[in-house]
Amino acid sequence: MNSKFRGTLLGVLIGDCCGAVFEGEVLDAGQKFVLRKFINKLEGVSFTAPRQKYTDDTAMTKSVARCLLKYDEKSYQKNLAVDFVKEYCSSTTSRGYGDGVQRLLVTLRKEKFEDLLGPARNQFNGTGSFGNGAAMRISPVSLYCVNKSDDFLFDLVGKTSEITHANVIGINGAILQALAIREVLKLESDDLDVNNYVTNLLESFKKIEKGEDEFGIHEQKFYTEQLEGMRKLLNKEILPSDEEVVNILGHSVNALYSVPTAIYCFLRNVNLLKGNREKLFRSTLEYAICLGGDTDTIASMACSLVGAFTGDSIIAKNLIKHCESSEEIIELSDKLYEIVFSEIFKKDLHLNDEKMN
Ligand code: R7I
Ligand code: MG
Ligand code: MG
Repeated sequence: MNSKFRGTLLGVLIGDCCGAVFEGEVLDAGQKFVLRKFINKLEGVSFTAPRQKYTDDTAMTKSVARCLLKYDEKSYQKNLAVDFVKEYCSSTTSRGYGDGVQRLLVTLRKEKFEDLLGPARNQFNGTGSFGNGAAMRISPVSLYCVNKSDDFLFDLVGKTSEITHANVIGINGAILQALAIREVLKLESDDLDVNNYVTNLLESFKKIEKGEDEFGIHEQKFYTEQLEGMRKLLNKEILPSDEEVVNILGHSVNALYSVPTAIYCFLRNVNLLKGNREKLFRSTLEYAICLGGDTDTIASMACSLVGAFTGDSIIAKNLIKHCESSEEIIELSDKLYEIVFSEIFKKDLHLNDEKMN
């Protein structure tokens, strides 16, 4: 489990660092070749360039991990907002934050965090952001909630998301990614029944997107429909082309058109590499970036799923070494593992004590 914790956060970092170079592009055959060479170089021993920089995806993930470690339930949300702003302001390099989120962090700072959730609700003329920024940073919450109830997880995802994303699409994207990671973390073998896994996610989303509001008015089942589309793609006899995948699932900064895409990238490669798990990380990384569009975020979310599934042992050591701050990411994963499992360990001891008495 410690290795799965490391794999999850290293997946976020490496997908982000590698994908950032191609963000916003549509990759033709020539660029796909360049991509392969680029990752080969990062995996090689002779790489001497400065380490590959991470972007907002990792910066915000680090904030979430730090605050889960440091604060209790009551003070977590406010301190997370402060940490987001600190991380944003202290960065000496451009981290590629979304335009809306940048304005919001400036407002929070200017207004001294007095209204913690108001600025997010005011985003985009009052609709709130549907960007994938809440989903891209959610993996530490999955780690923290590995043994907690769904309700506990939903609540913590909400607290972590609503500081910047008030739109239901943005928040539900984070819930989907959080559930998807937690489900693979909990697997005890390296055998993943893809069909079953998608069914479980669909069942959860059918409950979340009930289909009708409290007045009985029909609501669109956004993620449920995307997950159905994903299942069809996974069950196709002929492997779908990149264009077909992008047409059905999308590859944009909209959470609805990127979170299911990231999960698809992971599951497609699980299906393809059944007897060859050592190749799963590299293969998913390359495939997610090949789809183009929001490459740092889709690769980051997809690789986080691989890491949660296999642990960090299948990630090339040099690739880890050549990404900025990988030591810090490993340290955060280990500390999260410690607090999650020391709590359980303490509970077990307590139960045993009770039995003895
Ligand atoms: O969601 P967010 O943090 O962005 C994350 C993305 C990732 O790809 C990162 O790698 C980084 O590149 O940014 O930031 P937001 O600013 O909330 O949303 C991102 C973008 O989505 C915005 O700049 C808008 O272009 C678009 N967007 C919307 N456009 C119209 N109406 C988000 N919500 C809306 C909306 O409601
Ligand atoms: Mg980014
Ligand atoms: Mg991105």
